Amino acid sequence: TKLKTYGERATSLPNKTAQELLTLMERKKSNLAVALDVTTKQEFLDIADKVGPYICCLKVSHMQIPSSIIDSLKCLRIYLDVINIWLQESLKDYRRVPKMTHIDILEDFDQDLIDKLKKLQKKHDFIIFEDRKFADIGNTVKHQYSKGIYKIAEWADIVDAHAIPGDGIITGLKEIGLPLNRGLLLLAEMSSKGNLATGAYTEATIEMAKRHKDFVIGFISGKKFNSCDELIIMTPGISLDISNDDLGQQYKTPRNVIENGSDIIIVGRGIYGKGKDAVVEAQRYRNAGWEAYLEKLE
Ligand code: UP6
Repeated sequence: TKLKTYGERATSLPNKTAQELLTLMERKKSNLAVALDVTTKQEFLDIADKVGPYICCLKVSHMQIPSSIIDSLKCLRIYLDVINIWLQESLKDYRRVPKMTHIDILEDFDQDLIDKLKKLQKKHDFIIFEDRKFADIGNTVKHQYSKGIYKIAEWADIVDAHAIPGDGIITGLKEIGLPLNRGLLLLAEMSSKGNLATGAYTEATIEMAKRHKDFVIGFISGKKFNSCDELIIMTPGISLDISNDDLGQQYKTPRNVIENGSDIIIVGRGIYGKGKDAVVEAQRYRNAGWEAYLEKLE
């Protein structure tokens, strides 16, 4: 049977974000997601603006904290250290001195970056994917998704999660995400050397996704799985030039993975890495991804 186009697949999906993503891929003729792993707000916004026209999805990695916030946190830290010393001195017998933990549930995040990101999203028409890789029990991930500094659920169309905690992680995220029409990807495979997401683990992850088709829109994986054709496959570990990095990352080409049924290629350093022109590289990867897709359709 003839393969369906991205646009044809969009209409049959239950999840709004999945429909939107596939429709905009068709409209922008792009199956390229850019992984924006940079550490400053300025760099982040600059690259997002440059590559915006060529991508279907912007992958944000664990949203970087603006340096202004880090400075305030450092001050807060010093302040708390002083209180600690004072407490230790004045309450010598009182051992349970307060310690700073769960820094990521502080409430004083600068909204400016998110506002600018949302403006860029409107300007360039892309989906935002926060690569948070949730991995805790349902009750905890629910809070990590909606609260704390980042309030991820307010601005990320898609997030991802490991299947390791069991169905509860999906149920927890779904309570927050589904009313907002968000979508979830499960990590069924990973690109790094020696990773454990293989065999029975991958199979169990696929079964888990099938039980939550209203919210799980697809997988992070290197290939399509026969039993769930309609789910979207997003693949990291993509390079046209090199086959690995020094820390276990393993690369394949866009053609390799699209031939194996991947729908979206995720490219990070291949686009914004040292000495690269992000616009030139974004066009190059977008063309490579789109050509491989067209060939597969024929
Ligand atoms: N990523 C992987 N492999 C996985 C899952 N996620 O590389 O199995 C993410 C990384 C990074 C991006 O966290 O953000 O995809 C790949 O970046 P790169 O192209 O610079 O290697």
